[in-house]
Amino acid sequence: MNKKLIATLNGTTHTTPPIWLMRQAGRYLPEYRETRKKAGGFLDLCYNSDLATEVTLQPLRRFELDAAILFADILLVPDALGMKVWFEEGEGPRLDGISNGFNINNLKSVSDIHERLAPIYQTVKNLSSEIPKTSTLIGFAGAPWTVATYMIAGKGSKDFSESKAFMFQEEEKFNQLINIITLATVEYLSAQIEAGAEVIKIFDSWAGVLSERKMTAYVYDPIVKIASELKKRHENIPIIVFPRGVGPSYKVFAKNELFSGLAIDTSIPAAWAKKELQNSIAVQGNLDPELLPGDGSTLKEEVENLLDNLRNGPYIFNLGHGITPKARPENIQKLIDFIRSKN
Ligand code: 1CP
Repeated sequence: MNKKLIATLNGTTHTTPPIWLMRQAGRYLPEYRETRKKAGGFLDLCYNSDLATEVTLQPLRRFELDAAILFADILLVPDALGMKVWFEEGEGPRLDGISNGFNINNLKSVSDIHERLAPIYQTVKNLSSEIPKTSTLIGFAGAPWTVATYMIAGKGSKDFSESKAFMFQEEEKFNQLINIITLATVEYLSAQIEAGAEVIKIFDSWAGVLSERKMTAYVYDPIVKIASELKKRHENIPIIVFPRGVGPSYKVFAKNELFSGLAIDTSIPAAWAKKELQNSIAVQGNLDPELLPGDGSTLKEEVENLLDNLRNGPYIFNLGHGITPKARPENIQKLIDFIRSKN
């Protein structure tokens, strides 16, 4: 099979790297906004297999991308564990929240999550027969720490004060929560692999707000636990990890052979990634997504710097974080054309 992304994750170097973009399905696409309206709310869209299949494929119909990422959200795991999740229009996610009085003893048992998540597995199954033959299907989940921050605060956070207070002051309960999310994530990702996901990506978007010691305990260790259990069950599944914002600790992730790909955030210098990471692992990233809303004139120099540094080793072209709703689709086409012209 001729799948560039998988070959790269297995260590192959391509002069023209495989390309996909975080949040490639989403509000910057008019066809996404249409489908989302049809679905009702955002969660209704995630749980509707036909519509979720459709929005996953939308960016691939416009652009020649090497991967499709399952359309879902990291907050489906708390939802499936019985902590209510909803989206306030224009404000983002809301959850019952531990800091609002939700008792973690009221979470469902991990083996019960599949009932709620069954439509997601159906979406994966649909996609595995519908995506273009050269594209790779990526399944994903949030990492325990990032998911916990939403379950604790009941919303997105700027300073993570509720989550850190819970971590420092109620350590036993915090550990219990991390453990529940870890076990649920293993079951969720394993079911995605069984339904046809070819690569798994674990998003730890808020990894960078912890001290190194806490990062090791609550970011690195739980992700390693998830990855080693997945590898036990599915030996050849490539895993990409995104510990956003951990800076020099990216090196620790690069050296762990459980991971095949390391997604770097925008702050990591490409030359540093080449020197310190790429000898051990395929590197993915890290164009600033804020380059995509403008007139596109400064894209080329940034892309060139990435390619000059990283395309002589296993490299996956991507952004350093998700596409924003203001991104212009024509800039994405320009970006892809430019990368492919540099062979
Ligand atoms: O209004 C809408 O249509 C909802 C916007 C939206 C979308 C398109 C949300 C709400 N989630 C998603 C899809 C999504 N989320 C995907 C699949 C689509 C793709 O990548 O093409 C993925 C992988 C995610 C992952 C996700 N959700 C993360 C980790 C990655 C990251 O961007 O850091 C996080 C932190 C979330 C939580 C979440 N869900 C939605 C929003 C707006 C947020 C962020 C809230 C915050 O800023 O705290």
